[in-house]
Amino acid sequence: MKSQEYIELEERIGAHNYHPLDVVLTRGEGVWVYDVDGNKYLDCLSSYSALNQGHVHPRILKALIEQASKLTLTSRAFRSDQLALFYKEITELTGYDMVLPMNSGAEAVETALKVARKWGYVSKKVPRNKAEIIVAEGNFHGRTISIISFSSEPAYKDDFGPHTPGFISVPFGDASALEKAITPNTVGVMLEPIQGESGVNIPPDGYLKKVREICTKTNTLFMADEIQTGLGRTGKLFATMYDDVRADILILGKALGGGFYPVSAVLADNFVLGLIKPGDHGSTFGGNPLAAAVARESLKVLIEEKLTENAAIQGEYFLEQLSEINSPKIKEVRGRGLLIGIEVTKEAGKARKYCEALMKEGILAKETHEQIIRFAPPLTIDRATIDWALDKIRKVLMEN
Ligand code: IF1
Repeated sequence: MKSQEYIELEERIGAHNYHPLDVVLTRGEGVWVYDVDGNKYLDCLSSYSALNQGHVHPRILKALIEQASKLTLTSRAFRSDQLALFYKEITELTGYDMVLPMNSGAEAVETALKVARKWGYVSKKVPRNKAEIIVAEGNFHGRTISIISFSSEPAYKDDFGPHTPGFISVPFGDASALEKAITPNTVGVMLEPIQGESGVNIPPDGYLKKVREICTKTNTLFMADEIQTGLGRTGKLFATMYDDVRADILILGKALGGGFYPVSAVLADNFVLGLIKPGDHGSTFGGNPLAAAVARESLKVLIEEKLTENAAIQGEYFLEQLSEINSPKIKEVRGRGLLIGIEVTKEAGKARKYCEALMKEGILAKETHEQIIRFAPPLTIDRATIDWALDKIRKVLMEN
């Protein structure tokens, strides 16, 4: 079948909860993907940073196949060799005492919210059902009803009420506003260290450090959602490292599954996760041996292939070169590592137009909101490929 036939099927039968580019992919390898018509594209989205290791990484594929041929699912009613080893390796890598494995990012965020609330009631002695969690305007933490309850994006929340109470929004990047929002019932502050969805919003230097200090001073848990920014994406293993800050609760997902399998995790020390007792929380697939085996290899690839270092080096170059493009259409170029956004001016039109033009040039990128083109290729990308992409990006931004 040709692309158009696949598109018509998708459009007729599938719910329209996305507005994808009209490209029908059939194969991926490293930073490249191929459509059913034989066209080749550079993937500059990496499935929103779930493909930091690139498409179909051979080592992770091998781990998946080997484990899938042995044991895929036990439920947590029984134990598995893979889970114990995953626990050991991820806690050693991140430096936390404990881990609670889940599947999607939203499930890990929900888990973190539950854990923070329980810590509030049991340890901080916050009156029951009075726990407050502070979030940032412009946040994106997933699509469940509780998570969209504290979204500031009407499209994500307005049709899905009634909303879950107990959340307070403050402007992202404003530490004093955050400090003022803290009450004796505040159990946590949850932030993306860099806001991905709302347009690669990088907070002022020192903001995360101030948040850390405020949380320490007020006995409040600092919860870092590193589902998108973590695992090397921003040029450090975790984006909180830009301010040399350690969260009380670290939330991971996306690239933890190496682009093969949904794997997420909540990491914290004993004083937090040690409060969770049998029956408090769970998931049919959470921590399954296939997920654990894939996550173990995904982390090994990340470290052994020095993908974080490559993201820092290539990202710095990419950002510098993009910043030098002299186009009146560009309002701002910003980013950390290989999480980069080009904001186009309103006069230049919507970012979608440029994504469609980039697709014709062999680059797949995604707009976020109306005016920002996000560039987030796999962290395996090399200098020559970036130079190839830069020629196309310059062309599109100068011509359209
Ligand atoms: C969609 C956005 C990105 C995330 C952070 C938790 C989650 C995500 C920081 C939830 C997921 C994905 C979800 C996907 C598009 C994409 C996205 F545009 F929605 F906001 F990346 F920016 N925390 N982000 O970025 O993880 O449950 O999806 O595994 O929902 O459209 P998930």
